[in-house]
Amino acid sequence: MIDFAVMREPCARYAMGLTQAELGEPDLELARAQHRAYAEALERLGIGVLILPANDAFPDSCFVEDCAVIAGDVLIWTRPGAESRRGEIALLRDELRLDFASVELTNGILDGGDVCQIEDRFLIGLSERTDEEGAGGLGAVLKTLGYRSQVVDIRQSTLLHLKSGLSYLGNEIVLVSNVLRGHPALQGLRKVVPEDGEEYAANAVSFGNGVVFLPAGFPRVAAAVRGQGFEVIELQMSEFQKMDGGLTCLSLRFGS
Ligand code: CIR
Repeated sequence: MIDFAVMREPCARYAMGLTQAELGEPDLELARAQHRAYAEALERLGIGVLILPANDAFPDSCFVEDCAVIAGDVLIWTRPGAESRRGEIALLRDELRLDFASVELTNGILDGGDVCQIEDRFLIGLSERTDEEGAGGLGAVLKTLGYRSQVVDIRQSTLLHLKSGLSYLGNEIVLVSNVLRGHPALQGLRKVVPEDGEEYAANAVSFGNGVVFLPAGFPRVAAAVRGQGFEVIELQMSEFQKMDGGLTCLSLRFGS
């Protein structure tokens, strides 16, 4: 169960962030409204939310998930793959005074968006933002914490991060894009596969209590996830999709 989340407001330079989406310029006011609606949806679930102030030095800094991996009661600081995002770690570390043990990765690059936990196992995507060294370093830390890990190479796909195409919903069910559905690391799991045109909805947040956040506007995925017994809450994400961001990247989620 998730009981606490950290978010950061989109900054005035949000539109200067990295993107390959080709969906046009984001509307900052609408992005802020969508961000607030996300935070309110968390609060309605009884989750405590800390919203950090916008920081104009880092246009992508509202995508806090890329800065850390949470494994049980340990936080692992990442090494973001994009040069322009490296400073987000020090910023967040200075602002967060959480009562949490933390570990730092020391080699390679790794974005939190490339890390997907499935029960006591972590899948680590090799991508444009995460290399073998970063993945190996995280795998070693996770091992000391008692978790298994497995690498999933997504470099031949168009996915930015592993979690752009994979979400663990719970009960051994994954939401997975067509391009990853056959990966051996997912063997034995039940799969919900978005149809063509709904791939963006493969990035979802599951809270471990049967509730799942999905982006609004992907009705077939929403119906399929509801069909697996989950309660679905749909959130408007258009202004984050324009910047290659999904639901998971907007929060760092803590819980047991
Ligand atoms: C970036 O390219 O870094 C941001 N514009 C989007 C990051 C999205 N993060 C994520 O999916 N975990």
